[in-house]
Amino acid sequence: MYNVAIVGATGAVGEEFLRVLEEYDFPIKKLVPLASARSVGKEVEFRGESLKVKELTCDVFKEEEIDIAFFSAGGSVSAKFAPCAVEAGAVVIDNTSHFRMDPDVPLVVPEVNPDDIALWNKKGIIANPNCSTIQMVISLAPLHREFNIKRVDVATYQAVSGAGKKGMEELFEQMRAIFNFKLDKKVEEREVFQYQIALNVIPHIDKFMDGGWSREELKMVNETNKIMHSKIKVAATCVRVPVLRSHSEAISIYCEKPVNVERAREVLANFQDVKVIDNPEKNEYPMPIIATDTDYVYVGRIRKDLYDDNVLHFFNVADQLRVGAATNAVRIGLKWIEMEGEAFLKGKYGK
Ligand code: A2P
Ligand code: 11C
Repeated sequence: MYNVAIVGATGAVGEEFLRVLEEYDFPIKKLVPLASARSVGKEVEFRGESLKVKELTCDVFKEEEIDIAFFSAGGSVSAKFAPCAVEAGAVVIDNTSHFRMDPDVPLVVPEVNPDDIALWNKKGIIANPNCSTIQMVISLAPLHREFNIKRVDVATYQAVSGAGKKGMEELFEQMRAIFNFKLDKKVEEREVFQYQIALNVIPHIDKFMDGGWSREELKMVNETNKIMHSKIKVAATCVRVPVLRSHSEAISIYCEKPVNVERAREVLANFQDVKVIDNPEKNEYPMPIIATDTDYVYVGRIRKDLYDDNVLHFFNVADQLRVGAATNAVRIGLKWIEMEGEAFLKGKYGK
């Protein structure tokens, strides 16, 4: 059994951590919810008990004898406090982008590259990929094995909760203002998105980098290849849409081998944590309202290109707070326990 900390326990992903840890019956001796000084005194629910939120400090990991620390409070918080947790003898499973491309930090999606967890000890940190990347590599992995993917073009439709609780509040407030015919004022007050998000789509997530690519788009390029140990060419267009929860992705893959729709459905359906919903004749396809609150990547609209035998198109949807964040991190934690837990406890506590 392990002492577990959640850093960012009051946030959108943090709250999901509490649910997922409980649902997966994570072997927890003690759970310590951590957040900023603003949240001290707040309570969170875990396994029917109310737990008081504590302030994140460098010393708290040693004081609470933390073994596993899940971080989800932003990159600068991980940069500052993950080393404190490691120093205190914990393994850090980090949900931010801060350590992802560090060659000494494994970047893991357990369905795709579980063996990379063995490298955790280089820095004591395992990184959880970006939510848009996680759901994409889960569907790419079985297709890559079958058809050998050379290039991926993807357009995302990303929910506002990807920007945290404040993103959800901003959409709610703007929708409320629309119903009250007072939208102009709310748009002036916006904090999270660059433009009005209610009744709009914004082709801009995170900041723009060289060549007109956004950081979110480049994460999909670099993280995909680190996780898949591949050199796939990826071009992403990341777009924020007025959906509360679950990211969608329209994906095209360009393969070395000719593609086959039936075989694609078969390898996807047989892959861990994927569900194929693909009956266009019955209007059945993946959507955020199907994926939300579940732990699957849903794939549908699978079709062959009209011109090229080696190109396949499909639509992917997953709950990005769960599959794309909390659930992936908890699955990493469980796999780490299976692979390394006994040796870790023996080294730390002599048992
Ligand atoms: P707090 O609620 O105390 O601000 P979200 O992604 O939904 O915006 O949530 C962010 C999470 O990260 C919250 O739990 C928030 O805590 C936490 N957080 C943000 N900044 C800090 C910080 N400097 N120290 C500790 N926790 C932080
Ligand atoms: C979004 N994907 O939807 C982002 C949020 O690198 O973990 C997650 C950013 C990250 O806005």
